[in-house]
Amino acid sequence: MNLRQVVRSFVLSLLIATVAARAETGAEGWLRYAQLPALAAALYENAPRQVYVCTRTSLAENAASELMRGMHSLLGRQMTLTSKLPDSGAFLLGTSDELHAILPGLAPPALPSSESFSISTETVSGHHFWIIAGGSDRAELYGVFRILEQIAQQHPLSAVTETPASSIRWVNQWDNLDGSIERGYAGRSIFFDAGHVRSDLSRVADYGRLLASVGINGVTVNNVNSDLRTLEPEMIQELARVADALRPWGVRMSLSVDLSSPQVVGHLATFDPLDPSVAAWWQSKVNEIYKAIPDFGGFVIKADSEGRVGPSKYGRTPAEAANCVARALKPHGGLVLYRGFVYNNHLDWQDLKADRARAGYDNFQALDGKFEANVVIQIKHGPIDFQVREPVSPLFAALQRTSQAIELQVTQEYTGQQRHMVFLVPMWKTALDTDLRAQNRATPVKEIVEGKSFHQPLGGFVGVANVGLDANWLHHPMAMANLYGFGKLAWNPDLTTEQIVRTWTRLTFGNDPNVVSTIDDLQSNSWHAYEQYTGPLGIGTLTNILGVHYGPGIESAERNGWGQWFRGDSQGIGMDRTVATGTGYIGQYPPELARVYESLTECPDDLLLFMHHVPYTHVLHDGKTVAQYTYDAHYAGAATAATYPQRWQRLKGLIDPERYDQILKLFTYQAGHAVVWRDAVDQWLQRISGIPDGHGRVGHFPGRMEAESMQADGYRVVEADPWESASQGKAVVCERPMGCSLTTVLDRPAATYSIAAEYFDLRNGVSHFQLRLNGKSIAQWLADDKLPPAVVDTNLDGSTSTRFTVHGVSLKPGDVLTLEGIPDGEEPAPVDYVELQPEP
Ligand code: GCV
Repeated sequence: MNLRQVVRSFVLSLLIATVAARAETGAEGWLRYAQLPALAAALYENAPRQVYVCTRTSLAENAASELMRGMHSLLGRQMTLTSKLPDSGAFLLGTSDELHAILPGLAPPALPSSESFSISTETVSGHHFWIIAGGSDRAELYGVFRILEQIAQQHPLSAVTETPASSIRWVNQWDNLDGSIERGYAGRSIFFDAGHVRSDLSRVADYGRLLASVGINGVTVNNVNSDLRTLEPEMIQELARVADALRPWGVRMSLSVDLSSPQVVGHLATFDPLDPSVAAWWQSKVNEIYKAIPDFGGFVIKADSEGRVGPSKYGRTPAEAANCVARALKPHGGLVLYRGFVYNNHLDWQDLKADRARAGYDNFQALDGKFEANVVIQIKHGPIDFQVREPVSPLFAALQRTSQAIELQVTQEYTGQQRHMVFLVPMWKTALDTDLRAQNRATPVKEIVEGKSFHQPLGGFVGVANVGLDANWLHHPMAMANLYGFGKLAWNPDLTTEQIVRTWTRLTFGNDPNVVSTIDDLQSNSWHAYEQYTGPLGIGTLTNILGVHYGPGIESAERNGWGQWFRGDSQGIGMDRTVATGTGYIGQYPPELARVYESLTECPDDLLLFMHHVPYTHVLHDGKTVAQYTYDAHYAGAATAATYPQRWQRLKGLIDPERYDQILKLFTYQAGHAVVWRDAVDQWLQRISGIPDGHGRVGHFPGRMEAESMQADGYRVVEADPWESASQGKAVVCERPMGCSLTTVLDRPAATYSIAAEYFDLRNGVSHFQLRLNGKSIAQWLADDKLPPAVVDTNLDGSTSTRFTVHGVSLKPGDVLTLEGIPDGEEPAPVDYVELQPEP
């Protein structure tokens, strides 16, 4: 080793020791500011040690403390905040005018918006200044976070000027006042408990900091299925405390409101938006809010959707409703984000022309141009509901005289509920980059929602985040990349997936090249893998849509009023949305794109079953039939998930033990659950299509011993519901408090095997399992995982099916393998199968 290598390896071991010594809860997210190794820190040797803030607003002061906190943590450097312009060099924070006033020699660049910032270095009279100029004090904070992000990645600092692509960069939280969160998978609400705002709002302030660091400037704190008490005077006073906690981070609070509030809260006889008493009520309510919360952001409105009341009750349009509320907000600068998610969930499934995907366009297109200037239509990126793959909503192209925001879902409702790693940025990029070709010209979705394509005054991004009280905010440490990525895209939708994931990984797990490349790789392909083992070809996620939207529940989407149909029968599969023979949905797109989707040969395969109904023998662009492609995709996706634990294990020692163990556990779980998905969908497809898997895998599991075929002591056979969520449709349950067992005499060739037990982990009990080989215990575990659903689900189904694997077991013919289960509470130690797999 030469000297350089010695120094490198010393620095590396120091770094590893530092990393290993930190107890990590994940609470800091990507703002860990982990101390840099000495060599890297030397890069910033000349950085000033003093900070001067031109105007001491609370936001600017917060920016200064963040800078000092970050510099101290990253570089071990004590910083001082000076109240006098130092003559020995300093970080200077201020608006361009303020900076120019204190140092007339300075010429910070002109900033295009109040949220723009620039970072530069200047030498004045021999003194070195690092200038963070903001269009406002909020933007100074953004500049500070950008500097710290560069240092944390060990990048040299360079001059930069940035402006966010759009002004609306909000998150929505679907938090209920009782403290639960609709589609929240990381604990209870940070805002509410037992009908009130929490007394301790420290997590809210921490959340504000995280959000500000990626440029988010608004949080809607309560569920779009809004509690009718939200606008009660006492609640407004309580909510003002939440706004206070967010304000130092430049994050404005907004509220979801129910349109019946004038009646329910205001005791009026009506909530008809055209009734003058209703308009007056909104005006006085809004005035009351601004008195308590001067920087209030506005309202999000869900109406005429999924049981919420709306203007249709009075024969009024969404525009009339939105405008009534918007006029009240206008004098205060507040906004209405009216959701485009308006549809009928009692559709006639037998009507082949009925189509939920049409609803957004059908309800809003004719209203284009009829909204007040402070109304923004908040549109989910796809026309259905955050499925693993959807085309973009045609409504984006249809509204050309109305401001729009795209709604993306950070919380992984249909995408694995933060038990599966699914990095959503590639999916969002696909949507944002889709060129709708409105007016036969380039109109990518990102430019439409920025307000650029159709010259609209407002526009932006809304992410349904649903962080909870879990220390690490979203339960799966990898899921934080989605929150981070959402913020980054809202700021700049032109960033690439690679740029986003790379930066997130470095900030979250450090700069070790091995760590960075492994995690980037894992994350980058995870959406594709999840799509493969859940719902490929645009069919929809195939989860149980009538339940918790988590595990497989394939036919729950069919034959009901919810309209998430894929119309699978013995002849074929897919929704015919063509203009020629189907629902006509495709005709809602501008002609150039409609032509591509309408054509069976040109329609991209990954949207095929969203757009067309085809026989299972239809041949795709890669030459495979729909049936074979589906079988293969499920096997490929599950095989990818199976690599996650091993790939992660290669990072042992390079990641702190807390997050290492937590992620390994989650990856092991995901690898098992991907098999549940694979087998459920493939078994179902084989039965409905009558077409066998060309590779003979589906339904044939050479290493698998079905629980119902093993010799049972006390276990009783039950049917799984839906049948495909258990192997061969059956499982066993134990109702004897002392326990039951399943035994088999092995006849496999002598070798080393992994033994997997597939069981069902329900929430209402903690069963105990034990595996014995020739009477000797080789593993035991508790069915104590807190799997989704967060609500108690007593079903043996695809959501609760779980795998425990013991590796490296030497087996020989004649060995006796026994699985014992002891039930607990209402959980009858249920088992699906035991599977042996040879191991190298
Ligand atoms: C908040 C889907 C979700 C609902 C959600 C709704 C919406 O239907 O399953 O939980 O309600 O979307 O976005 O309003």
